[in-house]
This record gives sequence, structure tokens and C-alpha cells, in this order.
Amino acid sequence: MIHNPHLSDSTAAGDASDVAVEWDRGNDQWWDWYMSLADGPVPDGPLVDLPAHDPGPLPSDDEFAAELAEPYPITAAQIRQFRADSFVKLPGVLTPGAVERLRTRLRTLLDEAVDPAVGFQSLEMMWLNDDLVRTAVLSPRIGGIGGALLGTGQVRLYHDNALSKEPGAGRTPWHYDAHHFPLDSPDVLTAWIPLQPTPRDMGPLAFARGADAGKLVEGLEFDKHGTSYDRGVSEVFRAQAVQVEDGPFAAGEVSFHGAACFHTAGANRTTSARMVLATTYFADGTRVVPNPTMVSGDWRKFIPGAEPGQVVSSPRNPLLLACRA
Ligand SMILES: O=C(O)CCC(=O)C(=O)O
Repeated sequence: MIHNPHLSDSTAAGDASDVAVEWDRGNDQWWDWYMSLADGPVPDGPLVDLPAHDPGPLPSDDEFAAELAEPYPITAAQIRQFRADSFVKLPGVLTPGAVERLRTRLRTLLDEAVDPAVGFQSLEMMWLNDDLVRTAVLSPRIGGIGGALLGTGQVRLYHDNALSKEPGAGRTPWHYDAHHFPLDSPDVLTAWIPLQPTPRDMGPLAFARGADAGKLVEGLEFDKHGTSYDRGVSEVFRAQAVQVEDGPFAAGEVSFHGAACFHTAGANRTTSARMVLATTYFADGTRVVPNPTMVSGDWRKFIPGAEPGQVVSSPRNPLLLACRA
């Protein structure tokens, strides 16, 4: 059997589907491991130069805060679509200028923290130290959409994530987030906020349509060493003609996907980084699962003090205001 080079002796032990131990490295190393489970050769050939994007005037800090304080006018049809598909893409959640401010800030934070040679760069918990990121992550606009889609009223923050898929970096494997998050509730969702217009060539997040799509792959064994799980999901979805929404994102468009939603992303075949702010929220009252696994990474960093079976309500998981549909 191939031993995945990103695993320690402890996490590599047992069968390929055995994930019962806790992750024992950092969350950045977790991403390196997870991305190595994507099937298929990274395509070669020249990377595509994208046309320059003009985000228009950039908001001041106060203008940015005012924009993010404004509830998004979500419709009953958009909420129905989220419940039917486990994801929804919403246009105009942010102005292109606000997106550009976030992109510049996340680039600086990543450049300070991450090895530039890494193809899929990540950083979490920026909101604890950065006012601009905190304004977005805890905002009535983003968090309010989360509460409205889940129908739970208020939501709590699990974590923020800066994700930069660098030029030439490969696919994100098929997965669903309930496999990752040690949160014992279906009422968990992630806002995936692309920080530039994101055409297909850049590998936008792509979603299996239909809240039941995951049932088709329930029997597949996870493979912590190689790419067989990702390949298996692709094959089943193809054979069962599951529709995949893999279209581009305009500047300011944001997707929200639930914890049961199967999603993937293509390689970045452009000369620009595909940067994203991803923020995850959950229903108030949610407990930690009884037996967290290595697939949850270094989860204690996000919900400090919450032990298996306990309600998650640490100061790192503040309650956000919800907006009404
Ligand atoms: O950005 C990506 O390629 C993956 C992100 C993801 O899976 C998520 O935010 O749930």
C-alpha cells in the first residue's frame, strides 16, 4: 500500500479508510494532505492570462463596514433552492470594491504566514487579529444569509479560512463538509466568497445538485492514502447523471453550501491566484461529535475547550445576528 507522505505514522496506521485517530499536524499540513487525495493528472499546457479586472472605487473602512452591516435581501425562492440542492449561488452579496479590499488584505496575511512554494495556501482565524476580516466574517450580511438559509435564526462562527489556489495548482477532491467538521448537526454551512471574478479556467467551487446526491456515494470507502475515493465519487456521479454546477462566479457573487453538499473544484489553469474567503457557521446549540477524526484537522483551534459531546459556545464561536427572509 502507498503511504501518503503527508501523514504521520499515527495517522497513516490501520486500513486506508481508518480515520479514527486525531490529526497531529497543523491545519496547513492538513490541506496539503487533503489536496493530495484529488484524482487525475494536473493538466499541463500554458496557463491562461485573464483580462484585467477593474473593481471600481474601493470602499473606505467605514464604507466597507456599512456595506457588510446591510442585510442581503434573500428571497424565499433562494432559500427553497438551498434546501432542495444543499447549495445556492447568490449574486451581488458584495460590491466588487469590497471584494478587492478583502483580496488585498488576505494576500498580505497569507504572504506573511505561508510558504510561497505551496500550491494550495491556507490560513484560519484571521478574524481574531484583523478588523477588516472580522467585519466581514461576523457581518449581518454574510452571517445573516447563513441564518436565513438554515432557518435557525442566529448562527455561530466555526472558523474563517483564506484559501489561495496558486497558478497551476490542481483539483480539490470531491467531499462533503460533515465528514470534516466535528459538529453534530446538519445545520452547518459555508459561505465561499471568491475574491476575484472566477471563470471556469480558475477552478470555481462546483456542486453536485440535489440534496440527496450524497446518498449515491454513501457506500464508497474513504481512502486516506490515495485518490480512489475522489475517483469513485466522480464515477458514480457520472454514471447516475448527477448534475454538477461548475459555472463561473462574478465579482461579489457568493455561494453557500450545507454540510451534506458534495463539492469539488477544478485546477487553476490561469496565471492569477484563485483567492477565497470561506467562512463556516453552525446553529446555536450544536454539540461536538462524540468521536472526532483526523479528517477534522486541528479542530480544537476553532472551538477551544469544547470536548466531544459538549455544546460549542466558546468566545471563538460568537453568535451572529440573522436577517429575515
Ligand atoms: O476552495 C476550494 O477549492 C475548496 C473549499 C471547500 O471545499 C470549502 O470551502 O468547503
